[in-house]
Parts: sequence; C-alpha cells; structure tokens
Amino acid sequence: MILVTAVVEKNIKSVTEGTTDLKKINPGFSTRAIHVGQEPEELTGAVVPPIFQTSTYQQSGFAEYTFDYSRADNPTRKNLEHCIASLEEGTGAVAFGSGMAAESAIFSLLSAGDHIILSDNVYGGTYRVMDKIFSRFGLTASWVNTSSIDSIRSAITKQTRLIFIETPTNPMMQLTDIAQTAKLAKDSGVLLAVDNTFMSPYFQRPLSLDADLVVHSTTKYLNGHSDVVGGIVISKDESLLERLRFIQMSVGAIPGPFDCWLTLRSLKTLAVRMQAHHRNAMALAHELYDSSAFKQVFYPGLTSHPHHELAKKQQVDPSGNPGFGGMISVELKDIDTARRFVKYLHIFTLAESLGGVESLVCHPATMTHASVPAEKRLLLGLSDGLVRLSVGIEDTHDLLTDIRGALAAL
Ligand code: P1T
Repeated sequence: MILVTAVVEKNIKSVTEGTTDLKKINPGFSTRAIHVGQEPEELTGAVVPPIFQTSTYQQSGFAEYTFDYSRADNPTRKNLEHCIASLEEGTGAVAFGSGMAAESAIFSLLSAGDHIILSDNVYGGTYRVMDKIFSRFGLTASWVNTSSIDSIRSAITKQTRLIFIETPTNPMMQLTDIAQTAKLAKDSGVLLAVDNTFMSPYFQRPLSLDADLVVHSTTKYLNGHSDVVGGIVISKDESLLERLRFIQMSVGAIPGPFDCWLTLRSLKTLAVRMQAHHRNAMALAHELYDSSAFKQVFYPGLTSHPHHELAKKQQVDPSGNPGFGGMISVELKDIDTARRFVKYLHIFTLAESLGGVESLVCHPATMTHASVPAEKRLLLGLSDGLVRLSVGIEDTHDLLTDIRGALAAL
C-alpha cells in the first residue's frame, strides 16, 4: 500500500510538473504532441496514461491533498492542458467543455462597462453569446473588419479592454495580421485574444506573435475525429491563467476526463492530419477555382485570395513552411444552386462542425451563422449561395471525383 501510494504520488508529480526529460532535448512539435502530458504510467508501465475517471479524491488530512475535486482539477484534464499549452507555445492552458465555454471564460475576465472589439465575421455562436448574453451583463461590443488595422485603431475607446479576432474567419476566410494587432493592443493597454480554431497550432501560433490569449474549439482540428465537444484557452501570462483557472473552477464548464483523454489521443496525429487537410484542400481549391460554377472561391492558399501574402507569412508549420488548412468557402449563384450542389455530393456530409478526418459541407446562412441577422450576413458577403467545405483526409482523388460529379450534375 505504501509502495502504491509512493508510485501514485510520483505519477501525480509528473502530471502536475510536466516532463523534465523532454525539456533536455528541446523537442519538436510532433514529439511534444505525442509525449507532453503523456508519459508512461509508473504503477503498471502502461504506455498510455490511464483516464482518471473520478469526481473526487481521498485526502490524507484536513486540506491535505494534491487533487480535491474534479471540477477544480483532474489529472487527465491537466495532461491535456499541458500538451496543448506546449503546442501553442504557452506556459499554461485551461480546458473547458466546449469552444463556447472557453470563449465565455475569456469574456468573463471583463466587467460591466468594459468594451470589446471583435472581428465582424466570427463563428455565429460567438456573435450570439456576445449579442444575447454578455450584453445583458454590461459588456459592449464593436464589430470591426479586423483585416484593417486602421479600423481596429479607430474603434478603441477608453473602455476597450479586449480585442478578439478570428483569423481566418469562419466562414469568409478573411485574415487579420496578428503581430500588427498585438502591437496595437500592447500600445493601447488592451488584451488580444485569437480564436485559432481554423489553423490549429500546427499552422499558426498566435502567442509567438505576441497575442495574450489563444482560444480553440478543440471539437475541431485538435480532437479531429468529430466525437468530442471541447474548448481551451492558452496563455503565457500567469496572472491571466490564474484568473481563467478560477473562472473554470467557479463556473464549472469543464470537460470530462474521457473527453480529455480522447482529445489527447487525437493530438498525437495532429501534424500528419493537418498536412493531409492542407494537401487535399489545396488540390480542391484549385479545382473549384477553375470551375465557372462558382462566383467566388475563398481559400488563403490561392494567389487570388486578398490576404494570400499575409497567409504565407502568418500561417506556417513548425518548420516555417506556409500551410493554409482545410477550410474552403465557395459562393454559388443562389440558395437553390447551393442546395443542389450539396445534394449531389456523396463523400462530403452535410453537417455543422469542421476539422474532422471526414469531409463535411455546411450552408452557413441556415446553419452555423443562422443567429447572425440576414442584413449583417450580407454586409459580410455571407450570401445564401455560400457553401463551406471542411476538407477531410480521405484520398485526394476521391474528393476531386466527388466535387466533379456534383458540378457535372448541377
Ligand atoms: O462548438 P464549440 O466547441 O462550442 O466551438 C465554438 C466555436 C468557436 N470558434 C470557432 C471558430 C468555431 O468554428 C466554433 C464552432 N463552429 C462550428 C460548430 C461550425 O460548424 O462552424
């Protein structure tokens, strides 16, 4: 029993303090994705750490414990937080039960009367939570085209505390210059948060460009298998992390241990998955661009994209090679043409969400962005003919055949 207790304590120590051996070799992205927070378990030698599927923990005396209650902390969740913090080049991360819960934690750092500047095109749920929930608690928001630094600058007021950007945006694929925005934020005493869901840390690391906070819907590329809903916030600022941990523990929007474990398992293949998403999306984007069926094709990897040069600089893999991810939006003539195009696809499944190994297709106006008022959608260029593709990692040839078949049937 004493031996078991000692081993368990050692395990907990490695969970809470991270891997010291790894630090010695300055490991690369995939090594960290596979090993940080995922050391073999010492009690049995299991190469894959077990799931700590427990709500509570035995305490050795009054207030004597390492873990006390799983809303406050859990070893499997901590492993996930360590791993993603390392991939995003942060010093810590705080995991949540969904991307929206993670974003809500960031907004909860603010107080009534504070002002936030947000990208005018964001995921519909981000618009909804600000417009319908946080506005009732006295936060004010300006929706700005953050691709223009001058527009951000002129929106800053004395009450501004946070700039929240999505880059590329969902679903219009517009980019914001993270380094330039971070400098403006620093000069103005304002925090910068970046929703990095579309790129994943494999293709974009905002903290290395001086952002204060990175947020993910881990539901998407980080988990990558369309079987978990989750979210996370990463930072290098210990005081922000402390406040976020307090919000995590107080509000309690936590992910369960099994979901954390599944996401950790998925992270091991993040690099190879992202390369495959990028490869397939590049092939499809060229095919779509060459077709006369589309009014516009939005993919930052195309030289025709207005932010292609910024994408080449800002969206790079850990070796510095540009990568543009797996998301493409296309504009068809109208909603009926969009409906027919989607109907003729066989491999792409009509569904919300993105970033999984399987290809999905979505109609933002009626699905992910239905909560954005129609006039606002049109101002963003988000027409009823817009279709969003989440390009999976199936065989490139099969995806091309699927697209060609749908175009021929149109
Ligand atoms: O669904 P959830 O895990 O709560 O994540 C919200 C969210 C946050 N940020 C971005 C950029 C997102 O795309 C999302 C969720 N998006 C979809 C469900 C979608 O199909 O676009």
